[in-house]
Amino acid sequence: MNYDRIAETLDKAAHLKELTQQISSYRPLNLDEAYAVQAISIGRRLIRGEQLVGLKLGFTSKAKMEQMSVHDMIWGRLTDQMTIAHQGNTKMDAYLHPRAEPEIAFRISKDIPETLNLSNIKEYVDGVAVAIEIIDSRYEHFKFSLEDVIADNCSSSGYCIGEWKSVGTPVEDVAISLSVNGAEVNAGRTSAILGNPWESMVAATRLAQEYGVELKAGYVILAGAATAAVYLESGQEISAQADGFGQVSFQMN
Ligand code: OOG
Ligand code: MG
Repeated sequence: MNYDRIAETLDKAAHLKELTQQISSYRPLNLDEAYAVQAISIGRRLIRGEQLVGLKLGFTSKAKMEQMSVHDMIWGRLTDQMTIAHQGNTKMDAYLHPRAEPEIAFRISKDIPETLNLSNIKEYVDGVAVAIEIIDSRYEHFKFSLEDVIADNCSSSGYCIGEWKSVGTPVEDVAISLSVNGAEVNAGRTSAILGNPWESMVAATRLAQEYGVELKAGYVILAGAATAAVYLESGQEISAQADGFGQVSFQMN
């Protein structure tokens, strides 16, 4: 089975909301092949008119790696169609088996031409915010290998960003949590994200160079969840809060 066919299968599963079998159950992919499938699959969304608006990192915390039984960092692409307005709403029937997780988001201020490091990264970022990501694996039982989930654009499905704060706002090690209907369900610290969420932003610049992806002004980078994710149901109000960043929320209809 060629990459185009696999990409089509995954894109259709996402678009038509139909669960699909893990690719690894019938066609083993290596990491490079999995990223190639992801690129083709997202290309199909772009042809339908969606715009690339950023990247997300995944499995940047132990809690996430343990929950999903994987062992390495991954990255995926964000499109404008995945955006959920702060205090807005989204519909349960737009998803298969959605889960939410609390995240930190960065906003890129000018095109990034090279791999950056902790000492120069802030020159290219003009906003930091608390965010919620909705992940919605296209695979049955939300189960996958690392290559499967990469091919499936790292389960990317939706994201909601709170008020942008200045780059100087301390984000290295602050309390962050996720609540459902006002009751906290998961809590941790942002240092769970690679020891410091800025490390995720640095990793995004390295991965973008490695895979030939442009990081443009205005793009958003999701640093990866600080805690495990929780399944969502209709009728819930989901919120995330981080010290110094306030709260972000949306309603699942
Ligand atoms: C893969 C996406 C992981 C994160 O923040 O670690 C991720 C998944 O768990 O389905 O988004
Ligand atoms: Mg995530």
